[in-house]
Amino acid sequence: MDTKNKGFNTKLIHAGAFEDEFGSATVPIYQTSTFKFKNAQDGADCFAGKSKGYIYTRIGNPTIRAFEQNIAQLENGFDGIATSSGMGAVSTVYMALLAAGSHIISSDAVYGPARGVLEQDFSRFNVEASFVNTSNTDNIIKAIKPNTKVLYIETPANPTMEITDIAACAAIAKKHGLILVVDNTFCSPYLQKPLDLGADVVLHSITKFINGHADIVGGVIVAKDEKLYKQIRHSMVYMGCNMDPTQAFMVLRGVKTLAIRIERAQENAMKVAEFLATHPKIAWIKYPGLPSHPQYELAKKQMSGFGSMMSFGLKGGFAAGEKLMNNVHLALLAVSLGGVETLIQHPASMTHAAVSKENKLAAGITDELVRFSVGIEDVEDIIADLKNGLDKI
Ligand code: LCS
Repeated sequence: MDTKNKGFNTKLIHAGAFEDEFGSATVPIYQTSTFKFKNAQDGADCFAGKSKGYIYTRIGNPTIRAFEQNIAQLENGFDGIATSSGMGAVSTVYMALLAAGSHIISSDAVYGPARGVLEQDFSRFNVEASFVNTSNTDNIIKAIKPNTKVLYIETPANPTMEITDIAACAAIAKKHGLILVVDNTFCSPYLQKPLDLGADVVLHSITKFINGHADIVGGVIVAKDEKLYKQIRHSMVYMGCNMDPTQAFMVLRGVKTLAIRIERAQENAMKVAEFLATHPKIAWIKYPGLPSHPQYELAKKQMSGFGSMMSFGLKGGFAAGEKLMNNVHLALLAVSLGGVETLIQHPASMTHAAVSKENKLAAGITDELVRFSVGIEDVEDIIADLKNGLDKI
């Protein structure tokens, strides 16, 4: 079905799907590593790009292609590149767009390893990186150097919930000839479409909202045009961080309910945020849907909803946060986010452990910060669980 001009919910269910000879209602798992050519000439034509036939699953596979085309339509991009994990997507983008001697500017609060791989690994290949608070775009302009090639932002940022103005970043990137990459994991295309706001590349850990069920890891990149798409796909194929057909099947199943999952989760999140905001043991809370969030107006402008992620600090600092984490029972004490189940975790010692203490503090990832991913359970139960945990402090 041609879904190009259909609505978002129709795309979630049907975009990328294709008909097979059996009339399968879902895209089957093509669990094969390789594909038989019709004859020697067909094999040569496939490799030369003259035929669209499949060759080898690292290069392409029908189940994986269905997901790539699905997400490309959801993000309004040229095409998608599925990867083994979200970090596979991040590393592939760095590999494709950076070279020895080039410089990248990144949000200082990004998922820990997305920063760590630049500081600890790409630095060995003479790639320079600056980490700034991109929610103030003046910091970006000040960090630009003659060799800056990429501006990389995560918004809302993991785990500080800082919001960066995507359209303003796109204008800066355009003026200075930079490629703007947006990690859209915290929103998914249901709440935010970075390519429509002028970004060049968008990526996701599909482990989170897009798959939504905490049962696979995976990643995806969507490029706005053919040139960037080919450049990035080359790096994915050569580095070998492709998605697996079974992963693709799982995420094709998960993505169908993205909109209704997010609607319920963010409805719950607003109630949870309101409960926490007035609780006497809470020192501060950052949720984009509360007017107390420093970029509340920007969140309203560039996101179509406020999502289900929040961070907060308790009056007793880390000791109180630890007590809470050890005394909630419905919320799982686990990393990851964006699934149907509510999760709680401590970024400074868990997801952002890879970032030095000094850099964490500079980025606002304090010891007291607790991150909460609201699921789609009954909100009364989520709040009762938090209340019980807070009572123990
Ligand atoms: N980008 C963001 C914003 C993320 O939150 C994560 C993972 C990644 C990229 C990497 O994706 P992965 O390779 O794990 O699929 N974030 C995690 C987190 O906050 N807790 O556990 C993983």
